[in-house]
Amino acid sequence: MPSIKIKGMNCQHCVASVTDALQKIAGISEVKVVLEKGEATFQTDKPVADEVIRQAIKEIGFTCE
Ligand SMILES: [Cu+2]
Repeated sequence: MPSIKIKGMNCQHCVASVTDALQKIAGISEVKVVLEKGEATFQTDKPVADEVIRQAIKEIGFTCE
């Protein structure tokens, strides 16, 4: 499963925002965000460009490493 590191999350509200933003991206499903690790894992049904993910995370105020 692909995973990404996300900076700036500090509560379950952040986790919910990130989960929601990732789930909205076409091709991404089964998003799991672990606050303690600052990490999100997900399934891809089709290839998703890194840049699309980075942009979606950036739009809600977090940073992808
Ligand atoms: Cu928060």
